[in-house]
Amino acid sequence: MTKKLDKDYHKKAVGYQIYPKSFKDSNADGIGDLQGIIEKLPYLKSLGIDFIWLNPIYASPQVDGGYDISDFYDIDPMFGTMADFKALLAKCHQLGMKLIMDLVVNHTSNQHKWFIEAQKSKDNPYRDYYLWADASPEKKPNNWRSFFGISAWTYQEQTQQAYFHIFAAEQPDLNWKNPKLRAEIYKMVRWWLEDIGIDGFRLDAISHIQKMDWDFELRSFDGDDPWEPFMNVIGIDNYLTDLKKIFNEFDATTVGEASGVRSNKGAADWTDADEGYLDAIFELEHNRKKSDGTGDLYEYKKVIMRWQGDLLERGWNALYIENHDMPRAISIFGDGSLASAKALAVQYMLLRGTPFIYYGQEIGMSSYPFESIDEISSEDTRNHYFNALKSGVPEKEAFFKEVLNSRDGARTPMQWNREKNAGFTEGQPWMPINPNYTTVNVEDSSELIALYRELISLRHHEKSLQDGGIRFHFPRSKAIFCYEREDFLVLVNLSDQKLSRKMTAIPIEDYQQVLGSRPIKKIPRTLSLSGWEYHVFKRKS
Ligand code: TEU
Ligand code: CA
Repeated sequence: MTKKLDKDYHKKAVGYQIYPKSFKDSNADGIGDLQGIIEKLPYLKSLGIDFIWLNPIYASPQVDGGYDISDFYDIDPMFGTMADFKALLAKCHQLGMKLIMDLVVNHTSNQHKWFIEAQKSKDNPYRDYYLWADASPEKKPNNWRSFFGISAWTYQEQTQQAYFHIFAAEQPDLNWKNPKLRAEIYKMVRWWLEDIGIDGFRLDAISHIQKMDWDFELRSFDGDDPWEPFMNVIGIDNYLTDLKKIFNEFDATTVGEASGVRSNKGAADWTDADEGYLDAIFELEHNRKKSDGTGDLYEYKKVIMRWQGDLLERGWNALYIENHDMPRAISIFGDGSLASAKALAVQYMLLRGTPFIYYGQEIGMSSYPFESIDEISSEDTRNHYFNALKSGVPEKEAFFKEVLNSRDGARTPMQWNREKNAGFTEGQPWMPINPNYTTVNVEDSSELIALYRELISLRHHEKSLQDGGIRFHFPRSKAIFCYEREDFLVLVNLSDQKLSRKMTAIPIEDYQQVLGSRPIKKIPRTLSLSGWEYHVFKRKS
């Protein structure tokens, strides 16, 4: 395989995230599948998408949406076969698109053959593939918590030890300190890149693979970071360096989910153009909520400005406003209107970094309006909801925060048209379809789709938007998002209020409008913006 062919590919490219269970069902079993994705590739191509990130499609008991893998080398039958996968990959390549897979190597399923072996006895050859410590039913090895609202330890009677997991109990964490385990992982990574020929990875929960020593006790769960013992812990750099060597060999496109990596500490090292481990990382800080549980756009803006600033000299951002772990942007940051969806699109798509679009975002899908906790089967949401009730949060509030704003509401089937089941399936959909599909769907949302196409096209053609710097204006304005990127000026009102600003610090005479929510011939000295108004201007040549 050749070395990096296009070192800057990720600076020009736009990614599209597919949650395979909900994209398109081809065989009427109600579950999206690989043949369904193949069918829709021309649609993605027509948007201008450069590469696709698939959420996990490996063999899995599906306790955590496929993030509990029981066989890294196999496709889950509900999605199809390895032959289907190869067909999908070939079709992507034919259309000039890349395909990256989710790489989930912090943990496996408890149904993975390594764990089935490991739990048998203390001297099983696979025992050290996982993390164990002496325990009793009453006493866990320490007080660390899982992200899913439970203890990070699960006790096993047969060996009187507990195993460690930072997500569900069905997702035991792998022991990266064990060289044998690392060799197995590296072999698997290589297999996907070399034998199968995929184009790279989105690395799941990758900042957690190294853990502190067990004797570190958390003092208070209300303290600043209950997850500190497994957030970007020293020693992780060795593993990332090993991975980087493999990625470089295959010119892989890589993006890490790296919570706990700070914008001003770590992020630039992780993503430096030469020395970095990965092309880009996702920050997980910007999904900020006000105390009433609604989205906080000013906090969002501050997080984005900080990351953009800190990675200006060195490093690279991955840009997103939605993914499978958070509510739909239009529901938390917008007001549900098409205008808000457009403003949200413009403010983030032209920032410095590689933008990702989550399936359905481009048509303005909103979070599913759950009415009862019984409609939710996922363990993490249920735990968080019941924990909130237990700690005295009133039912209404707990429901709003933990259910209506759960990640489940952003995983409903893609809305293709206004026919039966939104054109997603001929059968019974695995998850209910958002009732707004009669107006929000690929056929009826052409206005928003057209805007995304324009934004993608700008990214493809304008060098300033690829590797140009960024400078923010009105940093203290709560709702005005305004930045210059060399030849471009982006201006968005991220609120439903009318606002006006004196444009004194900006050389407005130099700019002419490229796109906007209303035409502007000449930028006035004092510009007044209606709610969700947006503009992109370009320097006159
Ligand atoms: O999410 C991991 C994740 O969200 C944590 O790493 C994060 O650091 C934490 O919530 C603190 O903000 C990934 C997947 O995206 C998610 O769907 C999976 O459930 C999870 O890993 C387990 O594999
Ligand atoms: Ca199917």
